[in-house]
Amino acid sequence: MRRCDVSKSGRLIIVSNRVAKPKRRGAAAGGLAVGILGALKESGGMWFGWSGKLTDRETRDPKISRSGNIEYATVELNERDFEHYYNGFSNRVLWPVCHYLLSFMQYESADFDGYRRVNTALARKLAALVKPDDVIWVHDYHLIPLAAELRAAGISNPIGFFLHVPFPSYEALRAVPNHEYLLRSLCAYDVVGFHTERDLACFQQSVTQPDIGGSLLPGGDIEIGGGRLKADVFPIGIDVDELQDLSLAAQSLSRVKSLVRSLAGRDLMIGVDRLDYSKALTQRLLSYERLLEKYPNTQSNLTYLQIAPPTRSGVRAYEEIRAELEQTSGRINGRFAEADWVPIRYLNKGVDRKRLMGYFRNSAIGLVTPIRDGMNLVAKEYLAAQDPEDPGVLVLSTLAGAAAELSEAVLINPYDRDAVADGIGAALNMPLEERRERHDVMLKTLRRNDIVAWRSRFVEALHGR
Ligand code: GDG
Repeated sequence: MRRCDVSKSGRLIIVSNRVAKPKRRGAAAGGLAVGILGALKESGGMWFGWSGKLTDRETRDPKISRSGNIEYATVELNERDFEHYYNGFSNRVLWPVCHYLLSFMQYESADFDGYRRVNTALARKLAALVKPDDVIWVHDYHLIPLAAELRAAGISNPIGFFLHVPFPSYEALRAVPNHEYLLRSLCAYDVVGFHTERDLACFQQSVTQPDIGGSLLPGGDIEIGGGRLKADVFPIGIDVDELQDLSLAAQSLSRVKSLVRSLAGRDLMIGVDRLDYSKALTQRLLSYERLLEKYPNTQSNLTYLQIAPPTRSGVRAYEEIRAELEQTSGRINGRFAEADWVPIRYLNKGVDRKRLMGYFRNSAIGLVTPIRDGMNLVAKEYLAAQDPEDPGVLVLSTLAGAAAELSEAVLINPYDRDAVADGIGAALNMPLEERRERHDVMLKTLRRNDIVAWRSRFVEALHGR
């Protein structure tokens, strides 16, 4: 992998809701965790955030551990705080609003108070660890107020914020009580980053509302309350070489070979998504059902593997999706299955990363149909895992951030079941030459906007403040 100089002087401190310490070799790791870890390994530094453990006591000082050139500073959260801050305001208010799903929003002022309380507590714990030359990079919607709280605690180092989910239009955002507070808090950062131009435009539109008072300067900076911040687009990417190598090496795994054997020569279509309503999995199953109805030759010839690891078990809406998915996949399988073919293989669990890349490589179609997504790393990983000589086809939602970069995918509107069914049909019939050409163009894009480009551009912007 290319190296980049993000170190300059001082440490890089990464702050995210959850700190993902490296797991045993080959264990599941999300794209974000891999990206953050890669940035820290190159420059050295500290990763600060929640340990994943709950306590019935008040939040105490961070536990510090070290692995190579990375220090991990983790705090346990109090159960009550966690419920309000994480399940409550973060995941029952900010997550649905950022995904334009206002009917899923459940606002409670006690949750908002908890969100502020936890951000204040985390900022105080972090402030005690910050050295004068450090730069601080905060990730995602759980931690919007962190910079303002760090400033209140006397920290004047450069602080950046990257939003992994979409930034909603002002019309959606203003449904959130206290949205002015959120916008002003974002303005306490030196650099604010988004995945796409659309997200950036929504942010600019929001902070320049008269009651917020920001003004857009030539060159794109935003001036507000006598201060200035840079807001820009930094599309997250992947380590293309690593995933190409992994998917090739995975061909010899016994679990990958046995999957291929079990297909008995049929085509495989794969979907991999956390079990989340923004991924619109029930809608996707119904689109697949439409395909089987509309194109009967796909019956007995196309197997659909959906991997959907559970997530956020404390949020009620997630329990409901799980029940709905089990019911819908069971019904479709009951309707179409034959003695020697089951249309949908639905796994409500995660699989090892290497094995996943092997599954991708053997799939003729990668199906990615969220009704809204900041980027969607699965779309990029699927492409990187393909054999360039005989690549599969990505069928991608126009409402995922990735669609802004991957225009050679088969782009569909996930709300339109016929369009999804037709898109899968077109992908199945696409000639080899066309598949290669489209894959080649997209792979070049993935290399240009890879994970190194993402983090080095962001950290450079931060050093430039
Ligand atoms: C947020 C934004 C944005 C999933 N299942 C398994 C597994 N995964 C890995 C994937 C991928 C990651 O988790 C999921 O990333 P996504 O980007 O698809 O989605 P979110 O989790 O919602 O992430 C999103 C992202 O942040 C980064 O900015 O793109 O829009 O919502 O890496 O491969 N990995 C393994 N087993 C699984 O079963 N090993």
